[in-house]
Amino acid sequence: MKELRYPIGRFIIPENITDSQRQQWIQEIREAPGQLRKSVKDLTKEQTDTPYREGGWTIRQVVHHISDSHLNGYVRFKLALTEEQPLIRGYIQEKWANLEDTKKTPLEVSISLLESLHERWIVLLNSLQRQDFMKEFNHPESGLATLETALGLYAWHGRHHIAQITSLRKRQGW
Ligand code: NI
Repeated sequence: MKELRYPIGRFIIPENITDSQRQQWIQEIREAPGQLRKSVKDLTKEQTDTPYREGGWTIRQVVHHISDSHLNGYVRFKLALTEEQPLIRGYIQEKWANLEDTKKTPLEVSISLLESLHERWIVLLNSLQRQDFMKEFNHPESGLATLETALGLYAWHGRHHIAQITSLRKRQGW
């Protein structure tokens, strides 16, 4: 069950985050929208409405969740870069995933949204100096997080959810 939920494992913060590690994460963020598009290619509506695991989100919910999450992520980066340890806010992702837009929006809309968002995010990320990645935001539940940790987390997050979709397809032979 754990493998189904975490097909690439959980995110582990490396002890020492190097420039090349950051570059790799930026590259993963760059590639995520294209990989997401590929992961849902040629799926039927019925397949799209199938949970990726028993009791889990449907592929549709997973796709829309990635853009919900990364919209928040982008805003968190902008806040941390322009304010001193800004208090951000969480959101109830389970409830977001059950709002009507998640049910009714074509997947392609969220994939294009993610593509545009990541394009802009990459421009921002490439403009940052090493010390900028040390800036922090303050999450009400998990506390202070540096931007370099957040970068790694969002790089992992895209790969994590895409792998939920591709591993379902593999198991189902789709
Ligand atoms: Ni997620």
